[in-house]
Amino acid sequence: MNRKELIKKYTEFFKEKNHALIPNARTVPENDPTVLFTTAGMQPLVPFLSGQSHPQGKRLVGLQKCIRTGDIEEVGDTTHHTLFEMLGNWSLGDYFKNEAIEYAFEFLTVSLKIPVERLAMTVFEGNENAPRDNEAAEKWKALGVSEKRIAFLGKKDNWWGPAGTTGPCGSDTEIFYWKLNDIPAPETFDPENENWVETWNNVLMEYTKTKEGKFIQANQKNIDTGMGVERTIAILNGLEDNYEADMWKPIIEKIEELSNRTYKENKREMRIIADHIKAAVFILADGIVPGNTEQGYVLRRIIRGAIRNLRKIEVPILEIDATNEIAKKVIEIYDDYEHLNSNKETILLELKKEEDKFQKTLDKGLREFAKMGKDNKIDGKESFLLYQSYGFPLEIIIELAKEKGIEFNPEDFKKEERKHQELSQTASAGKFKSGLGDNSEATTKLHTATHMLLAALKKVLGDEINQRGSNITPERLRFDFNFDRKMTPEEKAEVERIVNEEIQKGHVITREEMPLKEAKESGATGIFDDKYEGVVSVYTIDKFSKEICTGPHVENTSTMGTFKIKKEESSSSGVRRIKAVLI
Ligand code: ALA
Repeated sequence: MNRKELIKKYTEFFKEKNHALIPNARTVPENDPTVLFTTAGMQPLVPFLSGQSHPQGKRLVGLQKCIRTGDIEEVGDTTHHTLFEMLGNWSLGDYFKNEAIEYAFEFLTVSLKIPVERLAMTVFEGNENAPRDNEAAEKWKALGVSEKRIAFLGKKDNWWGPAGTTGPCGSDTEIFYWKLNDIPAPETFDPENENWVETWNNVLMEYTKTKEGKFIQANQKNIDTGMGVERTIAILNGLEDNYEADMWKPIIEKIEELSNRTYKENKREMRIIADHIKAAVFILADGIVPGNTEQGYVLRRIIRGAIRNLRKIEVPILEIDATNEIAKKVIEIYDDYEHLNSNKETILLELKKEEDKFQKTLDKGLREFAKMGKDNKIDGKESFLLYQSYGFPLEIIIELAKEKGIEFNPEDFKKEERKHQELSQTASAGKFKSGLGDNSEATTKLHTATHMLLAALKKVLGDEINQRGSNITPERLRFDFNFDRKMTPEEKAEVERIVNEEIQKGHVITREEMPLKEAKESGATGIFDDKYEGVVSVYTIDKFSKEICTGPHVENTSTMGTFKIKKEESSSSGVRRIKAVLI
């Protein structure tokens, strides 16, 4: 079975069980200030897991591309990826534990025909916040799982969420698969044995973590599940290495061809190259460009990581357009993501630009590194200079030091970086951890202000203005849009004036649900990448603004206060950034 077949099978299975297919969200979450990337399928669903009614109902199914920056350092082994796909089914206050377990078991053992002998489960052993989950264990047993294959584990393993500091969370029950083909699965499940690979997580969302750090029973009990596509495909095809599966192999073969070397002898390097370029293609397709902060920095770091490894296996990068050749392969494999192909030119161009930039300083930087490392150690100042002047991401410095046996403590780099915080907000911002946006009154107001800002920009600068990114904290909104010059003071004043005029009109904001096609035809704006036949929410502010969005928004604009632009600056080439507040 290949990737596309699995996605189809999973979504069809749950559609038959009355689940509605939801869209695959962008890699960069909208209106969520606490995370850089979408880390799980549940993330775009947070308002609905917290009680807001979802336009498509209480049973949902979907595929989500996810990025977990915390996993980047693990890349190089057989199962970790910077960008991976997760299939999930959700119950928003509908079915709970019993059905979730039954569905997962039926899908794996009946639809996918995985023998139960190769499966094992973990369930929550209980702590001061929540009891031991004997119920889940009993349910697994009733379905035919041997008691010896069920392990009770603590919070570290069997608790999921909240993704940020507050919000929906709960214990979970996870499904593991014995990956070795030659050695039969042991009768007793040992979760420490790495040959058991986690493939599916069923989160039993019964709790809400409050600001005070308390776990209280949630008003709505949800199910949130996630099945890793890459891992499941590996399992189904008897592969002990994910990179031999259909969504990786052609990329690896391309790298073999470009380097004239074999995967067998260069596994780690080739995995990192394939992984990093794939993730870079998806991030670039969502409008992010390499930079020194936030998502742009992660992107820079992975592109440079890929280039470093291409050099290690002696690929003549510039002569043969290596990163572009590999990126083209990625776009070809994922042809079901139409936005990759429609953004192909930009993706290839940005990769090339970053490649050129890095190549220009790389040799000098490597020479500098060798000089610095003569005394067999590199201190904070030196490492920060490598970052600042030669564009070496921290990970590359760590890797080089390891490679050459030079003493280096990343903490020294971080200390130095904190001193230069204005230059790099990324590593210290704690944003690599996953998290959720709050739905406080202040962020809700700013969210509505974001819609109004876009509408005003379209009026003042032209209808071709579109959103390229958005980030809201309780203090301010930040909005990126396509525009290729500085706005004049008059234009800024005019945008402010229009937004404030509309705020003062006291518009009631209406929400309607309709199919995406209809929403688009009605003139609603919104970033929607995928072919999507489901229903979306459209928020309308009188004749002024109409956007596809999950909300939440204020009920009446009169509550918002006064809109003020604090800053208008360049975000990246062709993209401007506005920071604004409501006072
Ligand atoms: N949200 C859960 C996870 O990511 C399903 O594992």
